[in-house]
Amino acid sequence: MAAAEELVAAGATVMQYRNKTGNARVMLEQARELRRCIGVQDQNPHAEIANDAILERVTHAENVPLKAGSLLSEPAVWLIMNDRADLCVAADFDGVHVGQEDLSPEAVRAIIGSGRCLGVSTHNPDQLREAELTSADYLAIGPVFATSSKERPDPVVGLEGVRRARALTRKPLVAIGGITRSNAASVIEAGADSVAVISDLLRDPGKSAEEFFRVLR
Ligand code: TZP
Ligand code: MG
Repeated sequence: MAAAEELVAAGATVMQYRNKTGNARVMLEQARELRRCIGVQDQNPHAEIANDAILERVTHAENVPLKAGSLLSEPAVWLIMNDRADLCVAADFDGVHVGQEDLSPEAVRAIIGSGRCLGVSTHNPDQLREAELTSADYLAIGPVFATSSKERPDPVVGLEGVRRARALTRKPLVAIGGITRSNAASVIEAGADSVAVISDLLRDPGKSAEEFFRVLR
């Protein structure tokens, strides 16, 4: 929780809760705790924000051109639940992120409705083409570089994989896997709209996040 607070203080605007070992009860407790600790209000405040605002949020997280009237209800940080649409709703998160072995995007959409954000992980052009046709609000591509944060990762796609992905979708594209302060700029240059990071944020979250923002702005 301290790490999450540091990230928020440094300017993080989208955060994913990812727990590959906890049971559903523990995950829900932790997710609610995370939500409390970063100060998101109790009511889902953005149920009526249109989808284009969601897209803007994911794409230009640091400078969201909000629609008139939506500013006051916009949460400071978007919380995304990994894998689990049910826990996303139960914890009143802002969205859910699913991979190729989770519920399908449309099954997730049926659970979370249109007011929450849906992200889909892809690892090759075929998966990206397929995800492009769904109601996903953003797509992820990776692993871009070698990663030790994921068990049995798919083959590395490299910067070329990011370029190919960019050519296949106009949805916001999030790059993931082995991304650091040193290589993040090259990933954005290859066409990603944003980067998702675990390892290179963990040791000193606040400082690392600030350095990421310095590189990316
Ligand atoms: N999906 C593809 S790579 C990855 C996930 C969840 C892990 C990314 O973590 P890191 O430490 O930033 O490489
Ligand atoms: Mg998953």
